[in-house]
Amino acid sequence: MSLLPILRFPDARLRTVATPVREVDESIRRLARDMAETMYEAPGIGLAATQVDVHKRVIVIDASETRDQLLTLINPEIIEQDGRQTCEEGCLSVPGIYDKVERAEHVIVRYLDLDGGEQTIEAVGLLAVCLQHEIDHLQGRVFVEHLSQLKQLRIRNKLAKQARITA
Ligand code: K2U
Ligand code: ZN
Repeated sequence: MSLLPILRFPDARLRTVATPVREVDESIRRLARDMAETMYEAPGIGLAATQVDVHKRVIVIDASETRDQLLTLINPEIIEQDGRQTCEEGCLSVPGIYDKVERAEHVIVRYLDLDGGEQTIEAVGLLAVCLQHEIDHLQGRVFVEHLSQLKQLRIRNKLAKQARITA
């Protein structure tokens, strides 16, 4: 397995809309393994293939306290959503930035598993937030885009300053 480099906002590649997986083969299973290793090492509770510059519709999530309940979703689609919740979010592609984002409280997501079988998952709370956050990534959306234009400008300036300091 391999650790994969994570793209940092505002890298334009994070705005790429990912392509559906046509066949769940060994290459997809290896990608999912590498993404999971990268997520656990970061550490994070989710990771989208977009973030590691692979533009295929694959996400991994482990929102469990025990960090041993890995979910791998291929071609995930939100088929039902309702309610509203506001949650403090962060992102492995936007290090050091946290802010409140409003999202659906309850979602039902249809996806393919690692054997290519069609599954659905129903979620509320943090898992629902994470599913929406990761599926946003596959659409080329980063969570800061849900914030005001002023906040986005301040975040861009802060990250640009950090990049100059660490360059
Ligand atoms: O996509 C990512 O960058 C992974 C995020 C997923 C996530 C963000 C906000 C809320 C839920 C999930 C990272 O795991 S960011 C680290 C984190 C962990 C727990 C709660 C909030 C942020
Ligand atoms: Zn993210």
